[in-house]
Amino acid sequence: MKNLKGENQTIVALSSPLGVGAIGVVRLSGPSAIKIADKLFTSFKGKKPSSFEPRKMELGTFCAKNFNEQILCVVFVAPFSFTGENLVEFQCHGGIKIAEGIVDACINAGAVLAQNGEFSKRAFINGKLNLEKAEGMMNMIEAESEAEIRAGYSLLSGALGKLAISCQKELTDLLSDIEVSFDYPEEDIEYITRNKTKQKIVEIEQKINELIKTSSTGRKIKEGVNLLILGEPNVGKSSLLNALSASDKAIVTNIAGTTRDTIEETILINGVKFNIIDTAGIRKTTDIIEKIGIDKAKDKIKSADLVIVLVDASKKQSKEDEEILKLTDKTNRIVVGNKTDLIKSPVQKADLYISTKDEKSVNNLKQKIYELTLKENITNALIITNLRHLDALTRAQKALKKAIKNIDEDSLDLISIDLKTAYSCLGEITGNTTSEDIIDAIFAKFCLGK
Ligand SMILES: Nc1nc2c(ncn2[C@@H]2O[C@H](COP(=O)(O)OP(=O)(O)OP(=O)(O)O)[C@@H](O)[C@H]2O)c(=O)[nH]1
Ligand SMILES: [Mg+2]
Repeated sequence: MKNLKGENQTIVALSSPLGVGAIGVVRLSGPSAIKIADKLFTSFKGKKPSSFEPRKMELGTFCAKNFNEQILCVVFVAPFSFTGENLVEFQCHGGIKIAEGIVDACINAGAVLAQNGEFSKRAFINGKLNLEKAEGMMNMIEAESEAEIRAGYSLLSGALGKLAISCQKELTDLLSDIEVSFDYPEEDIEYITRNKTKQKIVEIEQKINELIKTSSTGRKIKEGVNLLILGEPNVGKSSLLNALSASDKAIVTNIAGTTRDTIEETILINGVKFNIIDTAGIRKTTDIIEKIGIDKAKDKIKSADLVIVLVDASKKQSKEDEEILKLTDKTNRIVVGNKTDLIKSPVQKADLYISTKDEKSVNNLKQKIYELTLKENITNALIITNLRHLDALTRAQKALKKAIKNIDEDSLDLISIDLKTAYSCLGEITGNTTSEDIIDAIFAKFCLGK
């Protein structure tokens, strides 16, 4: 990967968010980083960054064009830095103009403004970071839930990369066995190679399949679990959305047909994101707007991970209840009886009873929702959350399946082409077989200064 462009320049960027805060961090990385810092910074002891002890903070004065600022400076000497290059970090007071002044001074002294993700890209080029680790780091930064942080951390810790590399190693062993059998073309050697190879390919394919299977949980972690609330008008759907999210996002009235469009709110349950969708109450209506809302509600059933069919526990089952139960017959659903505060014992059957006015019963429902949508243990498991990784694994699996299907008839030559394809797809995960364009596209999605 040493052929990637732009490594000889020294880059600079504000690594903390642009805005007013307690501290701003400016990073400078590349061959001239320490030389540029020498021009701009002097410690209170009169020392220049080139004579600092690496990784030790020094307090001193930074001379920007129009101001001097008292800041901290730390030097990392290649290869012992995040980027693997010489790297200098300045910690200044967190004002927009101060940070801009420091970045500008570095540019005037010979640095160029970094592109998005360029520090991480350099870390990748210099072998400090695999591609999937860099993506894990970014997932952690962008995480909106604890589950996403854990998934990002799992990538950052290299678990997926290790698995991909071990499968690649097994494929290389197989390819070399096949090569040997070409050199000794006696029939029994070929027969042994074929059988052994087939068994081994099946094993690798199974490993990949197990990983691919985790991607549906991965999608839930990344995008949130889709939770659809359906029910007849006035049953308390909007009240439930409000109770689950501890907000008053949806309008609640005792008029049937209050909600006409879908209303969405995101909540966290046990550190996982859930997208709750409140809908228009389902009934026969001549109101055009309400009708569109009802069609929209029905349409959402397909993409729901769980449907809460809300029924009124204080009333007998209605025609509408019946219709909704039929509509959700084949969907992962829970029938929840609401308004238990109005009655001594429920009039109609449900899987769970609540009152949206009773917090304890709503919390109980939350736990049930979690159990019904995330059956797997997601705490320490390796879960595929990234579509790029899923795509690479799916293509690797396809190539291996083709090899398994054809190994009894095809020449081993043809089989080895499939194995090489699988090898290359797996390499895309860590980045060892990824093209420069794709690498550029991945890092361009990172934020500036990362
Ligand atoms: N007693 C009691 N009333 C409730 C409960 N939940 C909701 N309600 C009341 O039922 C009425 C309808 O509630 P909404 O949340 O607007 O019902 P909805 O299902 O969203 O109705 P539409 O939007 O018209 O489909 C309101 O007057 C609520 O205060 C409950 O648990 N107990
Ligand atoms: Mg409503």
